Amino acid sequence: MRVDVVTIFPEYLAPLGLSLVGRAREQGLLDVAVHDLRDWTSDRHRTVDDAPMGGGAGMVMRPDVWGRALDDLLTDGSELVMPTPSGEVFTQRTAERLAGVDHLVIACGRYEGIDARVAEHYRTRGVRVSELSIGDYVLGGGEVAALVVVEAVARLQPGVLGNPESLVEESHGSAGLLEYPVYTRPPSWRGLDVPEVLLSGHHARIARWRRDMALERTARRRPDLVAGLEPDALDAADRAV
Ligand code: 6GU
Repeated sequence: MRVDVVTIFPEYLAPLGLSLVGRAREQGLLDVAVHDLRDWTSDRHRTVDDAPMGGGAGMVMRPDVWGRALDDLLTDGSELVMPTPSGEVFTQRTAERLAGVDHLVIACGRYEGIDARVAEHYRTRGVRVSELSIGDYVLGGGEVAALVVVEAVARLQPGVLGNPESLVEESHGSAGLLEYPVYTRPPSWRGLDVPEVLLSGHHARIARWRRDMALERTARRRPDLVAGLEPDALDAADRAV
């Protein structure tokens, strides 16, 4: 998969050279390029923004500059990702879908956002455009959201995770539940003991305990996720929890 990120702060994306994403790039499992939007400006001051039409606070990013950048980067089959707090919420489902796209172009807005005609123009031209929010709070721009999207998508690329089993039982996975609590050595730490069942070697009992803990934790922390479960997602033992 290829990802092009466009921003006025390319240095903000430096973490894409580290850890899981950095390793995936080195191994050729992911191709990431970060571009400076100002490379597509044409004036001496390299202006990317202007006052909002209709008045109001802040500045809006100009469609002409974005249009030149995106015309250069989009090709047949690219998906345009536009991080914005007014977008649809980015979930593991979105990450799974984007992981199957060959080419993502991520357009990071700053200020009050990007002129709305940019998304409209590319949709009209047949480009898939996803305006995505990473949660219900406001950031200074789309760069952190771009980091979130690239990392969530990168770890789903074949070969990126050392142990693909890590994808099987994780929070927000197919079960629709949060993950159960995890423990390692030592068995006793500061007076706190690892739950005995995990030392029992009884695989069926361990699996049942983990399922119960995942359900209890999800019900307490994320009742919205329990409400959204498919009717047959719960077995008879689950209902007793
Ligand atoms: Cl994608 N952008 C900005 N600026 N703020 C956000 C966001 C995105 N998602 C949540 N808050």
